[in-house]
Amino acid sequence: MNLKRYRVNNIKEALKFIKRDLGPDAMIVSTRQVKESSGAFGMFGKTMLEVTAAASDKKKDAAQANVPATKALETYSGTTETSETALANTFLTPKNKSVLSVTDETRKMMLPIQKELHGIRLSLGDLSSQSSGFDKHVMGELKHELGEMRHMLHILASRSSTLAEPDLPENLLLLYQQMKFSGLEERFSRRLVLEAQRNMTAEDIDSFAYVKIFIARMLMKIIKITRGLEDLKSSQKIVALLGPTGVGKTTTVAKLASEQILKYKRKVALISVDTNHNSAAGQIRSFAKKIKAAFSVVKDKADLNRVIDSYKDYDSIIIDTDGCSQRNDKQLFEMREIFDKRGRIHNALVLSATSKDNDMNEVTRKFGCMPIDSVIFTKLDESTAYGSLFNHAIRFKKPLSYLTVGQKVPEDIEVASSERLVDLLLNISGT
Ligand SMILES: Nc1nc2c(ncn2[C@@H]2O[C@H](COP(=O)(O)OP(=O)(O)OP(=O)(O)O)[C@@H](O)[C@H]2O)c(=O)[nH]1
Ligand SMILES: [Mg+2]
Repeated sequence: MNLKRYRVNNIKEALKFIKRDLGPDAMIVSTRQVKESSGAFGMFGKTMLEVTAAASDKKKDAAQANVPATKALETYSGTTETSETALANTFLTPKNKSVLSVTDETRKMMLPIQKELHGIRLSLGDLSSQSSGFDKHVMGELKHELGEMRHMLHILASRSSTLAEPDLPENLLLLYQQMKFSGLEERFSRRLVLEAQRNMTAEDIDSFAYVKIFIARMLMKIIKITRGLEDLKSSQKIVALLGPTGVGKTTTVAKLASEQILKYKRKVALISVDTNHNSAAGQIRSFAKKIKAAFSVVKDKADLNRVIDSYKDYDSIIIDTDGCSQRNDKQLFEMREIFDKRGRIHNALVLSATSKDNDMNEVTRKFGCMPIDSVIFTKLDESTAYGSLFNHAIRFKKPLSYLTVGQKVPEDIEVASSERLVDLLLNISGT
């Protein structure tokens, strides 16, 4: 990948150089204002724009973003009803969920498939009304298949949409590129900058900082946050961590348990749900022993209820589960039997920030067979494209509870905050 940095007077100048050196497909990775060092302590130095651009479409390589631990955005996170709130709300309305920017060419290609699907649906309807004995299970399976096909078509359509860059003032175009580069879906990035353009004065748009803050505030309103265990209303805090294999569930259980004991001085019990029957609870068992927490392994719902009842003197109960592939319907079914009802347990879906957008979508849809109260994103330290966290939050509207940023127990965990997430995407603190 080819990375180049330029110091220029304005963005137009930078774009000229970037096009010349890196070609028309180059992307702007970051921009910041710098002072040329001249005069005493650089005091009289001219303010220049430093632009870094990359000529590669391999986002993974290019976005070597670090994880800034700052909360610089807090100063901007007012809670009053602002125009950003209204904009964020329009952004979240269901009608926008299905907005697809599909080219005419793609639409033409999709038409016969859509017709075919429509035909199948009609035939299914006929079949079920004609035959009262038609197996409900088969019917359900077929409907499910249809749903999957429709979803795939949706993905295909969004992938094949080839859109021209929006015609925007420089600062908005820059932000648009930056967000896209960080993995925020094109249509979300586009919508954000267009909303900003509609709602900002031309004078404000001339300031890159203003534009960035305006968009940051919109994004902060869009992202839903819950302060994890601390937001649970019940006197006894019970949380279960669900999710695919290897995302960091057990490590996060250990971090949460440590926090409950060390920071909040609470009495903690740990439970491991072993649906795989592979006795993989060893890791968490020895951890429980180390931190002197009560510990049980359970196999099914009755078992779990009995153990929870026996822990009524404990302040917090944290439940670890076996990793469950979203493709393993049998195991998902067993899991659903246990965590089906909305009740005293807060179900947190654990996702790795390093996963691909489509995989995260599939996992969330499949785990959606259980009530999901919040999402925990792990491995932020290993991720380079934070846009997918936003794509997920916008698509599924699930509140985020925790972020984990490393392997170390107990320290590598944070209660999710919208300031932090927006900072990851826009690098506010680095400018
Ligand atoms: N870099 C990084 N690694 C992490 C983080 N959280 C967990 N890990 C690592 O990810 C690996 C898997 O973690 P586990 O906690 O065993 O994952 P799990 O979801 O319980 O896995 P299964 O129970 O097998 O499904 C381990 O090597 C952890 O140290 C994190 O925030 N950052
Ligand atoms: Mg585990």
